[in-house]
Amino acid sequence: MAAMNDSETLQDSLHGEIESFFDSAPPLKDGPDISRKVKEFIERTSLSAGGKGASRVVCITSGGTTVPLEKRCVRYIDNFSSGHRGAASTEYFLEAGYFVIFLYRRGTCQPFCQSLPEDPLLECFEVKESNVQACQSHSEEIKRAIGEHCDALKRGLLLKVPFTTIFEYLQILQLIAISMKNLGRYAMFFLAAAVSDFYLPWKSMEEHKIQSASGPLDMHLVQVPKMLSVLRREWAPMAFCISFKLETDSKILLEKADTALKKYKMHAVVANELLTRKEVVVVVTGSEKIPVHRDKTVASADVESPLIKLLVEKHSSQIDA
Ligand code: PAZ
Repeated sequence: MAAMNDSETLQDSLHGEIESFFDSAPPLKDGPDISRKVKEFIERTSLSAGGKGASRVVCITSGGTTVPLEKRCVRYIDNFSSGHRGAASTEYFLEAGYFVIFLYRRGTCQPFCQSLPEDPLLECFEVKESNVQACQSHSEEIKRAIGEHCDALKRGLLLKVPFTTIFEYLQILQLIAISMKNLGRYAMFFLAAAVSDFYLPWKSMEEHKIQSASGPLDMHLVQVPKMLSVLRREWAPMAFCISFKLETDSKILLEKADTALKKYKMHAVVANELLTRKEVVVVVTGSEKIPVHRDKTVASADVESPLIKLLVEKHSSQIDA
């Protein structure tokens, strides 16, 4: 029997870690329902192409995953992600003619709601003679948000799938990616979610709320297996894959993005810094590092508009290659 080389040994151990992650994860509560909705959505995208090639479908991940510390979860580890990037990008991909699967963290920013205040329910409506009505100052924004959202759903262009924990996120991402495999190059992944790097395996988790009387908390978190490489190799090998790299130290950002690009064989990695992420990002590919800036002369302009324009062009070149 031929001896395994280093890269085969690495792949083998990654496979083991991934298998054990999925085997030990609590099963999705609504797995069959999500699976059916995703399949029906993708079938509809093929029908809408009407025999003229294929439609483009992008899976956008958005918001942060949580790491539960107890099975009957009272406490969890979370991160900063607001979901703004994913929500705004969803609008631009729809505008560019893509079908969008929006895999988002429950409670984070939603597409078409960017111009609404933080607490729209309380700030956009007022009670007049015991009737709830939209405030004059916000009525146009509300009409636009509701209209565009309903339109995207009614026309079957947008499918929204929520997650909370790292277990839900990775199981749903796998399910979506495998369902998108047959779309080949017309599929795209835009992985903007802030995914936990460490987690507490289900089997080593307390069932009940951890008691503070037991003294200082000593917990062993293990590394979340890097699913990007299986996504590229097995789940959807022909898809155009964009991942994100966030750092707080600008000195290491581009190098880390470059490493991720090569290690996971991404088509591009979007590098961003925590404090400037709404102003500028750098799209790192095998041959270029392209800075993309928000148009500062327009108050409402965001960095996602030029970013999606650039990525759609890159996807088109990949499809035509
Ligand atoms: O969700 P948000 O708009 O507040 O922030 C977006 C972001 C910084 C989470 C995203 O651009 C990103 O970099 N995601 C990947 C983070 C990571 O390195 O895991």
